[in-house]
Amino acid sequence: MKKLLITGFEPFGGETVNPSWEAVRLLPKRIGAYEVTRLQIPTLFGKGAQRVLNAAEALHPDVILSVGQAGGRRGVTPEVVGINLREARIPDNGGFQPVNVPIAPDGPAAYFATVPVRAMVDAMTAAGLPCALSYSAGAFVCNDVLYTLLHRCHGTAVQAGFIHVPFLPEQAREGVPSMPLEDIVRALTLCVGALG
Ligand code: PCA
Repeated sequence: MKKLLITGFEPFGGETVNPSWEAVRLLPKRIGAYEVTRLQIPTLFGKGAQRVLNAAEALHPDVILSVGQAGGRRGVTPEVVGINLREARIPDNGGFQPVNVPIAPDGPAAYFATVPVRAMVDAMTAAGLPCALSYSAGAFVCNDVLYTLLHRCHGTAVQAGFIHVPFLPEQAREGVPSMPLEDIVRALTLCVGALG
């Protein structure tokens, strides 16, 4: 069996739930060829990514997928790229609010995700689930995790990627899009199924 490490975040920004963890924790322990290890990580610059790396050091996964909330998005969005920038509109859960600082001072400006993002979108589209490629994971903690994983996995056989998911219906104020939890779970399951 191949090994997948998949993470979801703690709630942040005044929310009481985070759909990323609510969905990740419901994923089955096996999807296709993958044994699935689920992990909740804190919404903290640096420490969130470090938690994933620590778990990966123990598990030796073939693939690391991180999942996060992108309130306001309509569909499930695999991220194409992570950028070497921390720029926060709100503080993280530790009160840290960096502006215009690099994640890795010696690192490149950006990395492309190494998971098959287009195959993920094709699988979700075929199932009729709202989805799209995203070309920006922002510059908050989700991008921090994506960039750090890609930086650390660069030159290794470990694939890494990030998927943003919409609000749950109970989080979305009127006019704001959301997605039922079971659809997010189905979408993530299809994304894992699209891995090589
Ligand atoms: N979403 C945030 C960080 C944690 C999460 O679930 C983001 O998009 O950066």
